[in-house]
Amino acid sequence: MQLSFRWFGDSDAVTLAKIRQVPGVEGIVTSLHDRAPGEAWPFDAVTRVRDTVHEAGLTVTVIESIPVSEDIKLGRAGRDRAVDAWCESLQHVGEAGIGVVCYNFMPIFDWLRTDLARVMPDGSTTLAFDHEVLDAMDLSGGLRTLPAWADTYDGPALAALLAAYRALPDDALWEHLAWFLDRVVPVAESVGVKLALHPDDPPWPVLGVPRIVRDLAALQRVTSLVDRPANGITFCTGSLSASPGRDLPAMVRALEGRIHFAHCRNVKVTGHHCFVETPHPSRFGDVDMRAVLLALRETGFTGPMRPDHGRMIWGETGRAGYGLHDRALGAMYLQGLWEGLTPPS
Ligand code: DNO
Repeated sequence: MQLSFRWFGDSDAVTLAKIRQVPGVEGIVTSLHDRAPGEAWPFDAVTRVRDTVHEAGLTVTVIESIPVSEDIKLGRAGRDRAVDAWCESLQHVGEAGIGVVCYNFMPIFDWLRTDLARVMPDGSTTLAFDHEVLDAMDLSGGLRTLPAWADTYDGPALAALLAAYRALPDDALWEHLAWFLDRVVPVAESVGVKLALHPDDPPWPVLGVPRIVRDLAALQRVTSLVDRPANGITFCTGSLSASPGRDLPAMVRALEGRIHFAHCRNVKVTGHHCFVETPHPSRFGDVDMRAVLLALRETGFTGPMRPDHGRMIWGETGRAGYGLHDRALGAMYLQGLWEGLTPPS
């Protein structure tokens, strides 16, 4: 397991120098955050990021993400140009020696929360989701009120996209995913990159917009669409546990060999389509982290793992979910668990 930490580039207040001081963290998960979605990444721009990270004594283990354009997800005319650009970026990532690319196929929004600073009993703040709050939001002015990490749209652009997706059946979205995978998996293979599709977060349709990568059956459908080892997934414990009753360790075992990246965080379901993100250890939420890590170990997982989001603690301010302190605690917890699960040599 390669313990890794997300870094949002030069403007990130959580600098590489700080990350370097978290014991055991050697990998960096990042992207070319200054590039517009849909733009092909030049090779030298990829190597610049890789080298910056290297100079800080760390290694880029994952690109998260290369954004997938709405033209591809909607199957529109522009998709050929968009997939060519995606493949060019992918190729340059591979040629730069970076082995994993995480991406998602969520329409319009990436991960969604309705509260970025829910105050917890211990005084920390955390991310939370409540579908009633989302459904009651006025989005006529666009996405300003929502934490959206891909594009931000103004009111008319958002309304047009919502209408297009609301008319799109799940099967059509699956076809568009298959079309995409048919084109990108061979390129990934040719440059030695493993693709890791992130499940939808939260894993249910939002605002009438379909979301298809929601459960084990969907993840298996993804890997069988193009049944090659390079076509894998990101195992995100938090996303997959937001629907109650999931057997995560069984999911890990069923996906053996196709999990190329692990996102580890904990959530507590607080109602129908409602949850809060909790500290990483098992006892605070619904994820049995020890059992998940045991399943990963027993299925031979050797890839990158990152403590996913963290709460804001000790007065830290900054990018919601991505402060330093609680993610660092998460990194220590995960590596402690991993060490405890490792048989003595
Ligand atoms: C949230 C992340 C997601 C993830 C993308 C992957 O914190 O897990 O934004 O990066 O969905 O494409």
